[in-house]
Amino acid sequence: MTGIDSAEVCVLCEGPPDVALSTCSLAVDGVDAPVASSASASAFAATGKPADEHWIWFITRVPEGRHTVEVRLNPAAPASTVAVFARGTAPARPSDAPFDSGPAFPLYRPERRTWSRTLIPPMACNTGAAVVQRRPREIITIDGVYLDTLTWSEASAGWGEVRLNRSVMDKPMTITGRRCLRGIGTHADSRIDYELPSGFKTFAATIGYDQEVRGGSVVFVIKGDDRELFRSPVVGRDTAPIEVRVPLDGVSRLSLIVEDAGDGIAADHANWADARLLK
Ligand SMILES: [Ca+2]
Repeated sequence: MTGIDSAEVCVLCEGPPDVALSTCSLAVDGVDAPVASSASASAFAATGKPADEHWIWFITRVPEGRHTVEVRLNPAAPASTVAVFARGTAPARPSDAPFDSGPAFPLYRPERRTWSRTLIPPMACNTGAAVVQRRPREIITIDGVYLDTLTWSEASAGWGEVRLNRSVMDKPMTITGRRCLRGIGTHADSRIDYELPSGFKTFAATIGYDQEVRGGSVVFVIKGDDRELFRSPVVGRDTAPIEVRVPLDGVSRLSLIVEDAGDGIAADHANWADARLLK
């Protein structure tokens, strides 16, 4: 999800009165997320009438970008149904009809439009068995090799430690909301050297600041046999990912360097995402 202001994953559990006692936990990219809940019993109590619908919502916020959300629901009533939705707001388009000029419902603002999407339509969860739904994952093949499968000859970081397929804080690598599954997470000042195997003509990567922190700034530098082949502009938390392709003609030692951009190394978390050698 991109181009949005906010996004939430919402789990709806409906069923007999006991359904409001259900519990649910949600993990975003493998990390347990704070969950808010709202149940019909409390929502309708203000009317003084007995509730004739029984449901409970579990809601967590997710940041912009592509994420994996794991839902662990423990329904309290055997005849419950569960559905999963995403919802949020996005900037209004010029073609959007304006909201009424009357008293505005406080959840809506005129410059925003709401959106929602069904992730999993209502399904019964009365079998007692765990229900697993998996969406197909895109399979990417390259004519080359990912650097995370090779052994570096030297790797250093100015804070923490250089990590494969994780950020320097050992979290999923994320660049401006984009989840990066492969690559190298590090921290300025950093140098990672590889003695290159033969037969590869190009180094490629997607570089960017890891949004697990804020306030830092880095510069990415690529050297071949200590000769500078590439230098990025200053990269910060809001810098879009930069696609890099560098010819490796005659290069035997590749050096991936992250500098502090001249303002110190505080919060200088940097990712060489999808770092790979291509034939
Ligand atoms: Ca810096």
